[in-house]
Amino acid sequence: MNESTPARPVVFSAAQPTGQLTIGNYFGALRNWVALQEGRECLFCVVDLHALTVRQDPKVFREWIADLAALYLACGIDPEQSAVFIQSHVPAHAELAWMLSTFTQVGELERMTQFKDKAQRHKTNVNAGLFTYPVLMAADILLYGTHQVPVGDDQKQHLELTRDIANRFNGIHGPVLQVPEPIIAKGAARVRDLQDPTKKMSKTAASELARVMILDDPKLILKKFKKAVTDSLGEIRYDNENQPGVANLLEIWCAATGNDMDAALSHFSHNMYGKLKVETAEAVIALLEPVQSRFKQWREDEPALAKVLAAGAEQARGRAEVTMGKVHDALGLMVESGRFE
Ligand code: LTN
Repeated sequence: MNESTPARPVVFSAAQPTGQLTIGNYFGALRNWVALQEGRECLFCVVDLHALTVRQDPKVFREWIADLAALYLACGIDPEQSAVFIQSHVPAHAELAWMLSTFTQVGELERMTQFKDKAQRHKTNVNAGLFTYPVLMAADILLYGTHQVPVGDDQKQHLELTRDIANRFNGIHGPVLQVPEPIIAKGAARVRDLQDPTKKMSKTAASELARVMILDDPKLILKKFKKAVTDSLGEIRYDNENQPGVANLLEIWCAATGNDMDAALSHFSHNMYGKLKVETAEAVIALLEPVQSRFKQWREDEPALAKVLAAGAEQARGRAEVTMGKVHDALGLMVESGRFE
């Protein structure tokens, strides 16, 4: 926090509706968002427009969007406290992104590591949207006068660019845009791939066994943990370098039970890997059980979900209008009533 952070800071975060989320997303993002609601004005967005940078099947995509919104709620985002909404329901995201693109240099976008990565992976569809993705992200954040953005490591560069764009705009047009700060969650576990524990757990990993989804059924969760790759040293120690698989399981157990690493090591010392795997699976299953049942409830009650999203979008549009008014004014765009200022 810096001096410009008010008593009730505005927080914005988002995820793309591009498939099911993993327990890595849960421990690294969603669970921390829930805790942020206290004392802050939070907006949690399903960024469907961002997801269009990769080709989506419309039928499946529609389900994923609703799933992700329901999952936010299931994880404990309280729609009475926070705005939960879909990005495309607030057209100002795209409008502001256009304007901000004129404050963004091509060279800056070329340096984004996520762009370079994705352009590699989707060689046949390196579209302009993929390139300007970080500008839309900047618009998401700057539209709401956001003070704080919880982001993972992979999004730090995008947030840095958002700050540069805001500062550049303000440097030319005066203090219009709030310059956001990152929130690095304390104690957010970095969950790694169960099959290759040197890599971050990803929802797009090749092997299904590599990732545990928030909505996986308990039997499948147990199976995935039982098949987790460890090592042949046969001793439970916390040694990321030489025993990354064991270290990952220990970290997940800690994240799921709320214990620290010392407690984990004394709990599991003199045990075999089998017990570590099963107990980690059990802890994860127990933690996810209420999330899964709330997800089912929200997903089965479409009118209730639609109502929450409509209220969230309305709230978001109201806030966005304030920023857009200032931006239009700063840029010298003519107001509809024809008044020149
Ligand atoms: N790029 C992010 C999703 C995202 C986001 C945002 C996160 C889009 N807009 C604004 C924080 C703030 C991702 O892929 N995780």
